[in-house]
Amino acid sequence: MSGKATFFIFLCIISFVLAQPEGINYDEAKVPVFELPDPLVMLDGPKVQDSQTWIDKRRPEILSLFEEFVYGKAPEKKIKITFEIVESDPLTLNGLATRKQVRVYLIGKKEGPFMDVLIYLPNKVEKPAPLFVGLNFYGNQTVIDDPAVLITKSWVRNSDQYGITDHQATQATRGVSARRWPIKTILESGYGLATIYYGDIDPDDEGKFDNGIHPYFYQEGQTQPAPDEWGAIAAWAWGLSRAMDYFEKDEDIAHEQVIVLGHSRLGKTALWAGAVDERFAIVISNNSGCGGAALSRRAFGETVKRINTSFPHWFCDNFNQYNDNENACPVDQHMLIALMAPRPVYVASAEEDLWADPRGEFLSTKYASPVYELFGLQGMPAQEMPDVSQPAFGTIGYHVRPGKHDVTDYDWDQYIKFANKHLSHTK
Ligand code: GTR
Repeated sequence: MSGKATFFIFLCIISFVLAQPEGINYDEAKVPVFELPDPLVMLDGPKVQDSQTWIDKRRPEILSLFEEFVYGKAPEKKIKITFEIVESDPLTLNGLATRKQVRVYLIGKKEGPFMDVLIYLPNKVEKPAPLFVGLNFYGNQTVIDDPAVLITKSWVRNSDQYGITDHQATQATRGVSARRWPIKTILESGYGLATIYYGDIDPDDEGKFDNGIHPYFYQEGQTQPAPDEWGAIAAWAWGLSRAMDYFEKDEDIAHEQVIVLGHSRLGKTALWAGAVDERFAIVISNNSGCGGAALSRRAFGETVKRINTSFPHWFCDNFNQYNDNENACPVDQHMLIALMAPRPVYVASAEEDLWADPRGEFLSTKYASPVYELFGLQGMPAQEMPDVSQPAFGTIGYHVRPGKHDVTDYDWDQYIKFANKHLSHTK
């Protein structure tokens, strides 16, 4: 290697080290010694021996611990949503798909808040069709360059990359994230795709709960969620459940074959949605990291303290108790994965995405497996972390692919294979 090249690599390493926030560990040797709570041991001591006890006692116990201490409780009030098909085309994408845009009124009233669900269904398969559903970061118009797609009017995060400066999405954002949504491949594989802009449910603006869905559920005089009430992730997950309410009413959608997925903060959201709402048949986490699939106790890459500091609105206030104090938390993220049992769940990591702790994501799948075994199912088949590009498919699936924090065609190829393996639809 030339002297110049060596110097360049040296500079890269130095700038990587300097760019790391203080107190962030990327050294496996420095991962603290920790003990994980056993998903099968109940709070009052006995060990769960059978799937019925898991369903009746331990699962509700773990779910309410996550509600109380991590994501916050969403309102219990049952909402009877109303909806309106605002646009549809039975022959779009050269006849490959039917497009529908459905406005879901989140509190059941036209004067109330709404989210727009963009749906493409495959024309080549017999309906009802199975469906992937996921939230998106900058509006439905970003997932495909299709002039018919409505541009969100909700608050969006500013972005230099997309030229968004006043929190409003523009025409120029059409199709900007299409690379992450291989719609044709999904349709040709016999699946539909539905997506919703997460800011239609709750804008991702730091620390504010005076907009979005939260205020509609406040008690009189309340101005923000109580310490054990829903943060933004729980609100986004609640929105996914409202989309599911709609899917149940659409005869073209196989609502018992809906796969919820998400990337990064929206991967955390997909996991939480799958945990609280068992109507989702399969759950997929793409690079969800801290507060998603990664074990918090490893404190590798992003930590509980760091995420609560950078994004104080994502989790409930009670989660702050575990800043630099992960061992005190009654749950860890392997128990979130276990809440999917016996449904299939898939966790995907990226090799260079150390911030999200790929090993910690794998270990969650491994330590959730005893719960699947109660149902006579194999959870994660791999005992050791699989090599890069060597997916492991049990009822729990996992892969780590080369590259950065992102959603790639490789990721989608695995999700489609995993869904094909577990859903008994004919294509
Ligand atoms: C990062 C955050 C991650 C992840 C990501 C994203 O800044 O630290 O936890 O959620 O954002 O959602 O893009």
